[in-house]
Amino acid sequence: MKKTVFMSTSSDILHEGILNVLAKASELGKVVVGVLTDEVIASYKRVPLLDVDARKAIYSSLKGVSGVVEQSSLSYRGVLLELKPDYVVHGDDWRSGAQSQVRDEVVEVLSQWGGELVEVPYTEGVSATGLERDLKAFYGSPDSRRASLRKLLRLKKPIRVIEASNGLSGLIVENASVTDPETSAVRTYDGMWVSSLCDSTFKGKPDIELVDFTSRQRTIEEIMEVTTKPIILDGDTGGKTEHFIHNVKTLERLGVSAVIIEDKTGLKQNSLFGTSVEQTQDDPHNFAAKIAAGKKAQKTRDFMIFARIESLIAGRSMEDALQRADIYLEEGGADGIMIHSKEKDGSEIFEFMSIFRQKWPEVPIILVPTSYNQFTEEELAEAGANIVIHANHLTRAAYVAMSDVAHNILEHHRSKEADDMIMPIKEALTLIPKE
Ligand code: SPV
Ligand code: MG
Repeated sequence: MKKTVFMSTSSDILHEGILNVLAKASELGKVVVGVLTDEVIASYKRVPLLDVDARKAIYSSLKGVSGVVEQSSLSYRGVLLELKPDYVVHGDDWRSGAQSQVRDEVVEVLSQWGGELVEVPYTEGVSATGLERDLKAFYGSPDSRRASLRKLLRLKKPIRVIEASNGLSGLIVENASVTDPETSAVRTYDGMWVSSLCDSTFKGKPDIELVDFTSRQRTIEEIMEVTTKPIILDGDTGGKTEHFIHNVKTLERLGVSAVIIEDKTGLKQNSLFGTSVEQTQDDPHNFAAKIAAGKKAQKTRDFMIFARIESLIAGRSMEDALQRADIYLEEGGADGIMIHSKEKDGSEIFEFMSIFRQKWPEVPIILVPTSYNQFTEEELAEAGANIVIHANHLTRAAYVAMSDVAHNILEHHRSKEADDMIMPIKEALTLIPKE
């Protein structure tokens, strides 16, 4: 009887590396290809170009492939136990790095029935050729980037977002990755928040809508030049409706995925001041009309406008917040609700979500847990959140680090003592490669 051979792939581009693995696999027997689900790919990489059905269709039509199965985890254990293949074939590049634990598990599982892992030499050059670069260019293109947040909302909960305020912090967010030592799961950020507080702070200005839209646009473009992940813009109050409708179109054209506007009027101040400064909430119907005008103005299906409710910040009731949510969704056609709070215990956020979810089970909820940051992203998602935004943490980190070094040099009349506090100059020179 012909032997059963298993290989797995997350790629939606059929490059020669995969074909080399397939060639080896088909020499050994009847090949079954494991195709990773969209959810798994989104959990550690990004939204795949082609959905799982399209990828299954492509792989199953290849010569030498006798069947495809969906693989709903990075681990092979489940599919292997079901298929009990004689061989698993993989490129030898997974012996080191994040995938080595997945490999160890494959060897262990196969040993249960005397199966064997066959590794083919990694096809040098696949990632170094234009492919990776082309893919990056594609993912960073306005259309792909804009659409990716809506796709992620379908695939992942919560979506993990952090502030980026310039090209450098954008690069940090783009590339930051942590591998769980136990499960080998890779965690990365899903997107970036362009915060009004941080965009203003980096310019030495207060967060009062003083940094104008043209300047905000420059920040977005700077970040976009060097990243590919989706961007959510903190749109403050959205300004005048007559301006907002133009700005929506600009943001869409740039490739921004969503803007969040807050229901305040007059001089906007940062929410975390709470009632210690004067903050006026807009009439809910006026605000809904602003959202509706923005929704009508947008040209693509992908762009989203999220309504941010400031009732709890302004000392208003839970009932007011919930009523406003209904109005912004029903009259405004908002694509989601950001509920904000500056309370430390998070209870009002949990209460809001539990009541809101009874009426609106599917509408995205966005949270900015700056004051209630004892809760993990998973705990917030469990309670109903779809997007969790760490709204200002890189800017706050940068300020502390910069200020410490500035003081250290003053104290010592030289920079030698600061050497351990900073990146070696050699590293700084090559931090941003030429290409
Ligand atoms: C921002 O990051 O600018 C925000 C969130 O609007 S908050 O600072 O919490 O108001
Ligand atoms: Mg803001």
